Amino acid sequence: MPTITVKGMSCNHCVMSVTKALEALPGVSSVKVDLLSGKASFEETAPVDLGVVKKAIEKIGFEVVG
Ligand SMILES: [Cu+2]
Repeated sequence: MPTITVKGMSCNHCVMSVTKALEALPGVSSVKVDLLSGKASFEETAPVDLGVVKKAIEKIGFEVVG
């Protein structure tokens, strides 16, 4: 299960935004985002390009740090 760390989330609205942005990507399902650790994990139903994931997160104003 791929896991990334998202920087800049401060509340549950941020968590929802990140979750929705990830779920909108092809091949991504079962997204789990943890506010405190910033960790976002998801299941792949098809290969997912992490570059695409990163861009989707950055587009909504957060940063992917790992
Ligand atoms: Cu927020």
